[in-house]
Amino acid sequence: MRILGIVLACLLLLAAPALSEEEADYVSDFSYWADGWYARSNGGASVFLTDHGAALGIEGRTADWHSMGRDFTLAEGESYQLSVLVRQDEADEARFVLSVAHSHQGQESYENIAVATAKRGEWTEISGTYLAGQYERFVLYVETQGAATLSYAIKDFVLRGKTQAFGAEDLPSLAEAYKAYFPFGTAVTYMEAVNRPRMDFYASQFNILTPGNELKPDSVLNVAVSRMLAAEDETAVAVHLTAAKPILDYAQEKGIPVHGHVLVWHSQTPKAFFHEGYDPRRPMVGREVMLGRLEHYIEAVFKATGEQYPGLIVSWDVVNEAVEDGKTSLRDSLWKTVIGDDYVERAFEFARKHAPKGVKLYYNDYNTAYEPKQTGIANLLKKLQEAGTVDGYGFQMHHDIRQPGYRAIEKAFKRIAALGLCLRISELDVTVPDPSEASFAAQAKLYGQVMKLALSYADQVDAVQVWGVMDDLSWRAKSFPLLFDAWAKPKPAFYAVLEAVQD
Ligand code: 9MR
Repeated sequence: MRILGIVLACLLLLAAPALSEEEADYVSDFSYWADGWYARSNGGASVFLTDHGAALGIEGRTADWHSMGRDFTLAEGESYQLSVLVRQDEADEARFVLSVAHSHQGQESYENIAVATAKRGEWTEISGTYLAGQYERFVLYVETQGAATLSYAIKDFVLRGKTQAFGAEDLPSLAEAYKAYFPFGTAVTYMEAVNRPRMDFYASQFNILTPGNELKPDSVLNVAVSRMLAAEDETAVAVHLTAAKPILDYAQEKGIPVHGHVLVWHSQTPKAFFHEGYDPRRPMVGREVMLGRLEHYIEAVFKATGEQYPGLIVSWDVVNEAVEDGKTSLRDSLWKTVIGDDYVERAFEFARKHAPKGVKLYYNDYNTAYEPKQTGIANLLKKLQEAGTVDGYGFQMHHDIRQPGYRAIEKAFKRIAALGLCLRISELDVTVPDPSEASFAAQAKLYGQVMKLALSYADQVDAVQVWGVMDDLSWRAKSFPLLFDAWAKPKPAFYAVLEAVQD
């Protein structure tokens, strides 16, 4: 403990003086979506603007590490000078630590950069130097020591050193390259959308966006309000677009169309949706009530998005992943349990009835290249086509360089294309077993082949979308599946996608 004290004291002595804003590479300005700052917590803590928007506060903490943090793209081996002012009004004095959480191949670890003691009501500076190690992701944050529930605020966060700019200025644009054929898009999440430089980089490469999580039922269904409404009418449904707002606002401002994902899914859907009074402790509702909720949910989502973002969402995944792996039948899901096997058809019926004119309705699934699932998907699509309720099929295409192999992908694509529906590649990514040159070359080859395939069906293809931009933020970050590395540097796969359209 004493040694730690001495080390920390040395750190304080060595601490850099306050940085002047003119020379800084980053100065906090919380006016746009808190400038990418968010609450690091496992629930409970939240950040808010204070001091007339000049400072960012945090409350609802239950652990010292619960803190305000922000992602920074730092360069390995570079030295950074940091300073921030912190203030608390709840204790005579409190200890604060400026820390970094960094991740390498998905493994997170931590370092303390500098500490300071803040007296009640006094803006107190914490400053120090950080030498960036070999990590793909860095989150800088201000936490406490021995003050787990304290509320506090920060302002004037300044970072000096070489930050990585997003994307080289002369980088060719994929959206531009594919413009004559179809939009080229990406999934984007809330965390990415609140970082404007990052979004501007995405907007230079992609011309259709899909919220990766924020339009799923667990983000959109307003359980608390639905519960209140259920006292009068068990089929009533309330929704909100809070999680998707930064993404949809940005897309609207820049005029970038959005593909909606997803109305009906077995996953990321609150259990309460299926229970009487929206209360998971009570019995499940019956088929008729659930059909009412299904229709009202779909209607409410179209109404909310249509009113708040008219014309922005051009297509929707109505149902996602309904067919079981290794089977032709539907997978188990609460939708199937409560409504029955026709829940998919009914969802499409309701979507057709309530969708704004011109909005295309998609069925979306993965592992299309594998039989017998491929047959299950084709059968389901035919049924929906006969009913006139589906417009297109989305091939997710979460692949790996070792399987399923290009031939199987091509065969599946041809088979589904023959049904005559609109098509999209909705969630493209290709994992590699290791970050070697050979693996990245194989990854580039598969990306190129898939893009050529899409180009050969350009009349039928509505869009190709990758499932994320930079490897470090991918849902499969450990397997480097995307077009850009963690430093926004284009990988061989990026150039393969570009060359596929230039040949
Ligand atoms: O990218 C999404 C990831 O952030 C979530 O943790 C995950 C949870 O289910 O969902 C991911 O997106 C999925 C998409 O909605 C449907 N197809 C598979 C995608 C990857 O899991």
